[in-house]
Amino acid sequence: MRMSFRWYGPDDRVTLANIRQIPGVRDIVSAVYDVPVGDAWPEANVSRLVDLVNDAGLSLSVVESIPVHESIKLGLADRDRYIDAYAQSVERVGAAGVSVVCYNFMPVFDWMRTDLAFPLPDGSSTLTFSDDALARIDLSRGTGELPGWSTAYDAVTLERLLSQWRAVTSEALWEHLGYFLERIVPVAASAGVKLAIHPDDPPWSIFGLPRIITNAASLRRLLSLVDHPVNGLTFCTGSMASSDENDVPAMVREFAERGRIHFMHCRNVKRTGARAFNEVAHPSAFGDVDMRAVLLALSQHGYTGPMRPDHGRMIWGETGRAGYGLHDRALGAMYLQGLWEGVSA
Ligand code: DNO
Repeated sequence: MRMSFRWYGPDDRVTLANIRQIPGVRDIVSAVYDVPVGDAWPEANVSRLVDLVNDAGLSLSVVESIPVHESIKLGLADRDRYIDAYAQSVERVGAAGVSVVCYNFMPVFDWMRTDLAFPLPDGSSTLTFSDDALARIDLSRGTGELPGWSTAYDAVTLERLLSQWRAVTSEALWEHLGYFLERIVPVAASAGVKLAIHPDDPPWSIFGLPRIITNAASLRRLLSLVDHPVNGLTFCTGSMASSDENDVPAMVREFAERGRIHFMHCRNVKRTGARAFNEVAHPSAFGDVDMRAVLLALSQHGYTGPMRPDHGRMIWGETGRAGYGLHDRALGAMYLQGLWEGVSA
């Protein structure tokens, strides 16, 4: 296992120098952020990123994410152009030494929360989600009411997008994913890159949109779309544990045994009702993820890939990007390494 840490580029308040001082962390998870979704990442942007990371004494081992253009997910006539651009980006990051590309196939929205600064009893703040709060969000005014969603859509654009999605069933979305992977998996294989899909977060439909990467059966189906070792998973414990139907340690055992987990996101959540949860501190005691069982399963199956502490709470007065402060994620990195040492003994 290689402990890694997400860095949002030169604008991130958490610096590479900060990350370099977290014991055991040498691998950076980052992306090229200044190229529009759908365009191929220019070589120059990729090498600038790699140089920045290397100059700090760290290495860029995971790209999270190369975003998938909406045309590909919708299966539109112009998707091949975007798939070609995606392939170029994969080739370029592979040539630059990146070994894993994380991506997701969620319609319109990426991960979704209904509160980014919910106060916990210990005085920290955290991200939360509940379907009830989501139901109160009015999308007729665009994404303005959504907390902190990174792609902002105005009302007209969002309505156009949502109406395009109304025609797309879950089965159609699966077909579009298969079409994409049939073309990208061979490119990734020859570029020396592993593909790691991130599950839908939360793992159920929101705003009536199809969401398909939600449970063990869907992970099996994903792997069988193109049954090749590079076609694999970002196993996100927090996303999967948001649904009480998912037995997270059993899933980790199954997919680690098959060698198809290429990247681990370790985060803990506490379910607070049906389709509602708070993100909590990483140790098992605070939430519904048995982190020890997860790491034990990985260790037993000889997992050598990257792992990162996923979202942290905001603690010690830190402010910044929700979920991506320094302190609680650094505590998470240390907890996970301690646990790893213990289960690997
Ligand atoms: C949230 C992250 C996601 C993830 C993408 C992967 O913090 O886990 O935004 O990066 O879904 O494509």
